Amino acid sequence: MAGETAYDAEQIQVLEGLQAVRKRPAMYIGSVDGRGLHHLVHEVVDNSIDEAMAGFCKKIHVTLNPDGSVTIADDGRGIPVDVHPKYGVPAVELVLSRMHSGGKFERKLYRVSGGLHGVGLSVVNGLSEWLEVRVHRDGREKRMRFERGTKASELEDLGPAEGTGTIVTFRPDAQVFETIEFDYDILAGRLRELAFLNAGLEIIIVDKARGRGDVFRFDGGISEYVKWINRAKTPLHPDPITFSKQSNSTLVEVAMQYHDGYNESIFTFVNNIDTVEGGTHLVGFKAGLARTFNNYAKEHKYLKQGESLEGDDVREGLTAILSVKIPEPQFEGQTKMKLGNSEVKGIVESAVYEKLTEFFLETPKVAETCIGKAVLASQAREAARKARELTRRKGLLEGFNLPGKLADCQERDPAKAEMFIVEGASAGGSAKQARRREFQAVLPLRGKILNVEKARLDQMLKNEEIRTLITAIGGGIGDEFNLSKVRYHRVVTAADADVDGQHITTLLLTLFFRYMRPLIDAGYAYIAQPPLYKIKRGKEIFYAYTEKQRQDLAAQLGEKGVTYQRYKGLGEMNAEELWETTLDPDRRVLKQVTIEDAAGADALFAVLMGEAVEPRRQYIQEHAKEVMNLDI
Ligand code: 0RA
Repeated sequence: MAGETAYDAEQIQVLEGLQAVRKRPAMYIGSVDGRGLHHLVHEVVDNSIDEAMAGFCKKIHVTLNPDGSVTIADDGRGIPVDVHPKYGVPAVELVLSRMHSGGKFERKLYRVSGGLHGVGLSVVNGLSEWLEVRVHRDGREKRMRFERGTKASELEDLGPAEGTGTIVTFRPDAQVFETIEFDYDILAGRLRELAFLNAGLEIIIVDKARGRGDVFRFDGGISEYVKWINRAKTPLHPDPITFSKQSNSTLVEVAMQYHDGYNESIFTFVNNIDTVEGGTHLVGFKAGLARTFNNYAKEHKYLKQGESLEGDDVREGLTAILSVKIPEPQFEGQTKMKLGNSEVKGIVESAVYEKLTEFFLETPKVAETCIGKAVLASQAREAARKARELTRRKGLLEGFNLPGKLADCQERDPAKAEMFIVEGASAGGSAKQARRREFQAVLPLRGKILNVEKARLDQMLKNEEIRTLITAIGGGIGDEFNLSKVRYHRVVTAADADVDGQHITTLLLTLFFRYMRPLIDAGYAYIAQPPLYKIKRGKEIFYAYTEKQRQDLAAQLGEKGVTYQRYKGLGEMNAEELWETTLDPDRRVLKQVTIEDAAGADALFAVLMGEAVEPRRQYIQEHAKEVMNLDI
């Protein structure tokens, strides 16, 4: 009797737990848009990755099923199915219906958990129309099913089975999510990343409805990852430098390679989680790198007495992956993607110093290449500083002399002011007519801006379009960028909805990403989303911003007397249309640029504009339809 009471109480608690998840899904998975939807898959996959990190799982198979459900199968140990002594239900039922199955299930040293992940399988269950789990364990196959988080069948035995593993299939709940359609590229992107981070692990993704699939397996791990990131660049040494060090329960792994470009790309991970905001591990890495370079450079007479290399110098043209595994990561920051554990800084710094010094001593040729690059960078920095001083003296970056092309607004409070960067002279003209000059500025851009991938700061500043942009925005550039001087809190890129337009947007995002990052972090960068179609029925006018909207409208309006006009560019709209669709704050659609968008643009940019021909050819082939008109 006492046991039964405990069980009932437990059941009530469970139901209340999952009820809370369904009531406030965003609290658990961040949002109910596409991003939140994909978190469901990531959450299950992370559990399989935990098995891989613990050494039990070699293969993960993700399948997008034609009915909209997704299956994640792994060959790990399988979720335990034995009846829990205290609660009297199978462990697998607890894992899927209790918010935090804690304590008893602390199963390994490192766990993927943090950021928005790590919320638990029960959250996935609670937000699914239905979920089925199959477990292979102890020679048997067992199955259990849930509907909207509620048990729909008891754990049943399906008979003998070989091996071990877990197969989770779920269909996201359309009552919860704005969309329940998975984006293959988003899933494949994260799965590729996980395969790089876990050398030898095989991850397969298959989209059954569309007949697509990929197999990711990288026996070279993060070293292959660095090569892949640098595939469009010209590396200065053939193989990435790799090293790792285990101290107590902390594992530090590094792969790094210099290329002939100027930008640093350091990607950091903690227990397979992308720490976008960096943290103590990154601080330690940078410190270790600078110490190693300066020591080696001084001892081998690359530097004169009193000279030293700065952090920026030793990271110019560096692509690196820093992956650490620690038992209890503390995540901080706005997005919970910054590592806070203070002890990690010293551990990483001394690991880098020790192992990289060792590598340099054993491989002096590569050492010379790397140090030589840093010494050059230090000289270029000095030159750039002089160039900057020159431009500053001319008042170019300070916004005294606003560019003539800018049609500024009257508003002086940046929080209320907007600037539209418009592609092409004709669209620029319409935009100037259409805007509300009280708070909207317009800056027409002529054609494409400079290819910043190949240019250094001092060269960039010689470019007219770039200077115009910098002056109009007002915050300066690079390390000295000053957010409080930015003249508009909405800097909106408004390019055509065609390939050239996409290209310009990519260029601008790249400029922002590399030289005005605080602008993105502050949420001041936007992309206008002009409509794709104008639809007329008699005197009525409708605009469709997506293909789906057009289809919905077509269905709604019927066929009689309805005409469609597909917009190829902003220049095709007259001032009134431009106002109604793209400028009017009440009706327009603006997309706020995220750091991921910008980083993605940056990577795409490197492929499209970088020097290496093969990856570019490959990219163009893969995306032939999209880039047909792109003159690169
Ligand atoms: C709890 C305990 C153990 C494994 C798991 C959960 C587990 C969960 C998932 C979810 C997807 N795949 C999974 N694989 C394993 C440890 C089991 C043991 O000690 O044998």
